[in-house]
Formats: sequence, structure tokens, C-alpha cells
Amino acid sequence: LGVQPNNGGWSTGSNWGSSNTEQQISSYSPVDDKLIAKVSIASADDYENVIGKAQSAFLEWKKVPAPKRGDIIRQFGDALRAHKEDLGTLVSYEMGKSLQEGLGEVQEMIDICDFAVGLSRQLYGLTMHSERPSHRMYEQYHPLGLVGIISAFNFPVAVWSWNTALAWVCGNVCIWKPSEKTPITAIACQNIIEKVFKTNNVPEGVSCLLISDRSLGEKMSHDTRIPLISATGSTRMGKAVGAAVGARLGKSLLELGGNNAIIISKDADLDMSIIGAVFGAVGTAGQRCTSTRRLIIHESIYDKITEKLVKAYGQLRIGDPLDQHNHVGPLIDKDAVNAYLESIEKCKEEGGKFIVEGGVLEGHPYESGCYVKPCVAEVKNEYKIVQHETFAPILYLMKYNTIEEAIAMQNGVPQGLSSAIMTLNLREAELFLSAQGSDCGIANVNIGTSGAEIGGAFGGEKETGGGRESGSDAWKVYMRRQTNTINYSDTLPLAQGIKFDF
Ligand code: UN1
Repeated sequence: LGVQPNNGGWSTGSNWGSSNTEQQISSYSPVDDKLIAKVSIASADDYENVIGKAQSAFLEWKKVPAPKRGDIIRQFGDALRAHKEDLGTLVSYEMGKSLQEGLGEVQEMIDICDFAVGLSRQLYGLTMHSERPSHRMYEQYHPLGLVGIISAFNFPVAVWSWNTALAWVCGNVCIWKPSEKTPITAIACQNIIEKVFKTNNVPEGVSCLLISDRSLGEKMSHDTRIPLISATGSTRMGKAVGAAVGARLGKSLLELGGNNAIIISKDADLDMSIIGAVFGAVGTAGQRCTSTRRLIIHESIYDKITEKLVKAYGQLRIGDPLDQHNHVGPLIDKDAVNAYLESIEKCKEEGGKFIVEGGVLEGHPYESGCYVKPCVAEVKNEYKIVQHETFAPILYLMKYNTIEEAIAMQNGVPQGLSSAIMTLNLREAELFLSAQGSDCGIANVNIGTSGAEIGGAFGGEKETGGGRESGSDAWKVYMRRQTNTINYSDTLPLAQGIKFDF
């Protein structure tokens, strides 16, 4: 992929930044604790340089017709197809998710490019009938300008592309602050898009990358030159970004934590329920914002489900995510391991009973210290720890009696991202999807909570932040809407029947 990880900030084109800082970020793989590379962090000069490049690039890029921009994104998708194996492997190695999931993440990038190509010919506004004779009214969507993207380590490349593919066809330029835990995959992405943009003579600055710590995100959030900040990550981070952007009346798109539950009804297909629950809970080692954290199980099948769960957990293979035989890779780093251990402790203190015990794996091949055992605890929904999103493979079980009670438990957390019900009962399914049902941005029937397709709008309510990325009409947040009224008569009638004669 031609990774040259030695500059902190750059825009596309020949300029690879001029970082003169001594400070570096070291990227260690959680797979084997080896140093992948060191990256210099962006200096204040790099920041100004990149913003300046982005501002002048916007002046050119917005003049390119949207379908032409779409054609360039088509080529980006082709480049991703060509690099799928390499990029997916790098994602797996730097982030620690299984190779299948690393490849799946790149597939999401390819899919959003395809979506964006079609979208580039469909940035539709409405037309409306004017109340005045010989007048025409319509609305159109224009690009915003600079779009700041703050992304998390867990989907280090897909979330960037969900934002960029749409933002670019909409005519914006993007400035990316990737997680400091996964800078190398970010550099790889920048290399891929840079080649595509160069071939098409796209001005430098349409794709910009700045690598630094949290202070960079703060700086971007306060910067009035960046009309939209799209941020994916923790609720704590989102609250800070939302407050800073809100204070300057900028726009923000927040996609934050989840506390996703699957309701397993007495009328569920139990085998399907187990597959959905286990993949949702242990996939990506529980580090998806859509990971299944809670199972709300009908009391009549509770024992059967727990028995099947314990059996399934006993079959999980934990280890090198690049080895396709393993189901579960490491957590991102030691801090994440500590948060996992603390949550287990807190859960026990509150009365939680573990039916599958957790713990950190030691010895060969777990030398990195980041491999943990997925675990399962019987809890009460109101436990403080259950109300909290721990980014780790800890699954909480609780019982219910009536469907109303199950829905209240599902909704009874501060977060509102993804939710699911496993049932073959039409009444229950429809109730769950109705206004009396799930309060989440995503509500599924007979599918787990994770693994959303790019075609739908992705995001959630309450502490999840309210933003929507990816499919459906999520593109509108990357544009400003303008209402236009044109008078083609030879008089100037005023609206609302007002007479103004002189
Ligand atoms: C995330 O965890 O931030 O629905 C994104 C899913 C993936 C995206 C997750 N398509 O699980």
C-alpha cells in the first residue's frame, strides 16, 4: 500500500506535510504487541497548512459536476477492490479484528462508494407550487465546504469512507482525524485515494489527513472554518464535540455509544437467536458500537438459552485474528483490557453472576496481553454497569415475562443505537417496530444488533447522539439547503397577500 508513516498531516497531492514536531505516535499491533510504525503528529503549522489547502481545493472541487465527482468515487471503489486483501489484512493486524471482519470492513467501503456513485446523480431537492402567479419555487442542495471527520479505532477505515464518499460527491472536502490507535490504516487509505485523485487531477486538499491526539479533535470542533464535524466514538467524546460545535452553531453528526439488546421471545427460533447473540456479543471482541451487550430472554426459555449459550461460548476459539480458524481476536490495547476487568468486577459487586467466566489469557500466543475471554453474566437491567457501554465481550442476561416489560428493559438505558427481537410472532414483531416499541435508531427482527448494511441510515438516539451516516438520505447533512423563488412575471406581487403601494 506504499505506507510512508513519517508525516503527521497532509493533504492529497504531492505535499506530504511538513511536520516539524518531535512528538510521535507509535502504533503497536494488539495481535502480537509488535511496533508497526511511528508517526509524527501534526503540528500547529501542519494544521493551518492543511486547512488552507482544503479551503482552496473546495473552490475548485465544488465546480466539478456531481456526476463527475461520482465517477471519481467509482474509481476509488475500484481501487479499494484492488486493495481489499491488503487493506483488510492491515485493518486486522493494526486493530485486531478477525481477517473476515477486516475484509468485511473494506467491503463496506466498496459498497458505500457504489452507493455514492448513484447518489451523485440523485442529490434531489423538491419543487413546490408558489402561491403567486408566474413564480417558480424549488430547493437545491449545495456543498457545505470543509467536513471534519473524527473516527474511532474499531472501524478504522469504513467510517471514514461512509463520510468521505458521500461528502465528496456532495462537493465537500474532508479533513480526517483518525483514532491515534490506528494511524497506519488511515495512512493506507490516504495513499489509495491520493492515487485516484492524482490520476483525475483533483486538486490537493480534497482529502486531508491529520494525525494527533484528542487535542486535534478539540481544535477542529472549535474551528469555524469547518462547518460540519462528523464524530464517531464514545459518548464522552461526542458530548465534548457536540458542545464545542454547538457553541459556534456549527453542524455536527454524532454517532456514539450503544447498549444494544436482543429480546429473545418464547416464540423465537432458538438456534438463530444463539447465532445472532453470539456473533453480536463476541464479534470484533465486543468492540462494535452495535455489539450485543444485553439479552432480554423470556423466562420460559431462559434455561434453554443459557444452556445453549454456555455450550456455544465453550466452542469459541480465541487467538490471532489473522488465523481464519479463530472467532475472537484481541482487544485494542491494555487500557481496554483494564476497562473489561473493571466492568467484570463492578458487575460482581452489584450482584451479577457469571455463567461464563471472563479473564485475560496468558502465555503463548497471547503475549500481547490483549486477549480476553468473552463472558456472560446474569444481571438486572438497572445495575450501573449494565447501563454503561463497556467496549468488550461481556454479555448481560436478564429475564422478562411480558413483551411490554421486555421493550421497557430494552429502552431502559441511556443509549439508543441498535436493537433486535427474535420472534416468529407477528404481533410482537410489529409492536417492537411501532412507536410503542424500540426507541433505537436501528430495530431488527430475526437479525442481531450488529452488521448493519450501508444502504440504511446508520445511527441512534439519546446518548448515541442522533446523527445518521451512510445510506438513505444521510447525505443531506453534508449539504446546505437553499430555497429558491423565481418571479417570471412583470409585476412584483408580495406573498401572504400583502399590498405595498406607493
Ligand atoms: C461501529 O461499530 O462504529 O453495523 C460501526 C455494524 C457495522 C458498523 C459498525 N456495519 O456492526
